[in-house]
Amino acid sequence: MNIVILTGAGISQESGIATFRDADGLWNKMRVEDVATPEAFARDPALVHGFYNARRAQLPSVMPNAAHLALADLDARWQGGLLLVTQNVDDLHARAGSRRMVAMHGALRRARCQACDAVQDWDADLSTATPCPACGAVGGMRPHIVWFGEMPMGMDQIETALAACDLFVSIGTSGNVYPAAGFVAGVRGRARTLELNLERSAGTRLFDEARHGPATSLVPAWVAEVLAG
Ligand code: BV8
Repeated sequence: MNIVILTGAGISQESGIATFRDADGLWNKMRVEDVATPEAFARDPALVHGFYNARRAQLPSVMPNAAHLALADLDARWQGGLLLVTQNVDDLHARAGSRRMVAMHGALRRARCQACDAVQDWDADLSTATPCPACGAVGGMRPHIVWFGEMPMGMDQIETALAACDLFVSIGTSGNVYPAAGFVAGVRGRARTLELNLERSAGTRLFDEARHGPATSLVPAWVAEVLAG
């Protein structure tokens, strides 16, 4: 059986990373238009760098939770096809040990040069004064993150996995952002679909089954079920 798992900010919430659209979410503090579009970066790069620098600086102080670890265990033990597609830009799935994974919205711990397109691992702050380690250009370094209106990453690999999947599981996402929110509509009827989320999402009605509760209890229980056959 081939499994595709989609995760969103809800899977990292119990690790202490803010989600986007919950009451204390990031989009209640900053406007998408001011910090998460190419136009915002062109208009005020210092504001955008500050937004991502603060989130990148938090990563060393948070840990993968039981949900991340359960998915990594599934990755290591599942003999069939498996692809974890995360919308998250934190590094918790990788640190938990997931390998068969695509970060479709990029990664906080990577930076890209707009002059030469080189991508670097990056843990420090970025600013308009940061020189590109590859080409030396100054002023062109940006977070290696997919902003609104930009092409998500790994779409070919994702679409190939979705075309072959027998089970699609959506974990900790509100189902508001496309193309990720459209994956379930593309597979339903052909694959079994399951939503594991704290509460109903914008797409709950599209799933064959929905279980609501915290990821750290729902996900380990579901992984145990799958591994038990
Ligand atoms: C694209 C950046 C073309 C990184 C993000 C009009 C104009 C322009 C564009 C559009 C438009 N209309 C539609 C679009 C497309 C647009 C879009 O979808 N807009 C929406 C808002 C309508 N999408 C794009 O622009 C995308 N690009 O379309 O390019 C294209 C398309 C296809 C193929 C080729 C080209 C780019 C989208 C990526 C944007 N970047 N972030 C960053 O700063 O982090 S999106 C942002 O939202 C994050 O990446 C985040 O991951 C994503 C989704 O949010 P969620 O993860 O779902 O988080 P949220 O807070 O919403 O929900 C959390 C959920 O968890 C809740 O349901 C909650 O109940 C649950 N939860 C909470 N705690 C727990 C829990 N569950 C379990 N346990 C818990 N403890």
